[in-house]
Amino acid sequence: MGENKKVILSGSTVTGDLTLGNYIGAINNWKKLQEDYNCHYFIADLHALTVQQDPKALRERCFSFFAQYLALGLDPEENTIFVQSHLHEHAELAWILTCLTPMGNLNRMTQFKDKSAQTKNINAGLFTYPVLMAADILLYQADLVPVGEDQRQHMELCRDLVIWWENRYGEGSLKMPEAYIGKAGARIMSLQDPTKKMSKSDENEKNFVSIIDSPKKIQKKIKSAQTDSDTVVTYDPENKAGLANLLTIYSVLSDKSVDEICKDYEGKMYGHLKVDLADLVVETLKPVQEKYDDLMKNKDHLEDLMAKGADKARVRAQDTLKKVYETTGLIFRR
Ligand code: ATP
Ligand code: LTN
Repeated sequence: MGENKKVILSGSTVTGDLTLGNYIGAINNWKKLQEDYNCHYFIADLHALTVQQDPKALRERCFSFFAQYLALGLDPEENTIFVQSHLHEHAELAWILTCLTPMGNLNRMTQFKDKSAQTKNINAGLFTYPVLMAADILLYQADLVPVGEDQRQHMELCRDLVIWWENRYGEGSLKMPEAYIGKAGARIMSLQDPTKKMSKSDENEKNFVSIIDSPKKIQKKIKSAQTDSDTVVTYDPENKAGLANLLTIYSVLSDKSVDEICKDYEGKMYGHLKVDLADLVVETLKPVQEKYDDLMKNKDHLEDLMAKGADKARVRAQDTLKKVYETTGLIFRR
């Protein structure tokens, strides 16, 4: 199945709940790719351990995240959808690649610098995080990796790793992947601070709409989104960033152009637009939330789907790991 198609792989770290930003900027695009590519999407639970997690909450969140992927329309038959830790091959390849990675290159990673500046107890996992990410990608011989701009440097490290690998062992066992960075147009910004992106791990929950927020919460968050003191609805991302963000969300969800929407609101106030946008978001997410609630009622079924996804993923993962073991001189288990 899908053997001749190019391989796409992407994952999200299990932090927070998926947001409207993830939906518009990532999952919606992933859905479009599922027909033309052999797509692999996974839940990066091992990456989540780089920050301290409450075990019970992490477990629940893994189920919830998996259900959110499916509820948003990723088809587990068409795609390979799995949980990172269900394939020990990720950790194995990560170790082998760690032994090939110069400390200096990891020291230059801006995400590590940012995160370690904010955290008191820095663990080695946070430092080697990009190597595990490279293992995720190289294990599946991925051609394209859809990621956000913030992951560009990690993608470069992954590509460097292929070069270091080839310098030491020669060509043939690992494929050079490419980042697939979506158009900037669909970047959704924080509701209270439209200069930064909407992010699921934001401490202030007023900054994002989670795809499983209740209708009441969605309405409240959108109504209190930061705008400016002007009253005319126009699209001006520089001077009216908050309003521009709301217009972008409106446009993507309604399939109307921003110009059309501005015309519709001639002579009306920002408040009208906010009320209508809140209704639109609630309506868009309604079927998603119904599906999500259904899925979460049956964890057994979710575990079955996780197992099926892992079985599918394992075929490619084992094939690569076998080549890697043979190349490095390790004996691949029978
Ligand atoms: P975190 O806060 O944990 O860093 P995040 O919400 O920024 O999470 P990621 O897990 O880093 O999300 O990214 C998952 C996918 O969603 C990526 O492809 C990323 O580009 C996309 N994405 C994340 N936030 C937005 C956003 N605000 N607008 C558009 N796309 C986004
Ligand atoms: N670091 C990524 C999540 C991630 C990922 C990957 C993305 C982990 N492994 C492999 C693409 C490919 C993030 O924070 N968005």
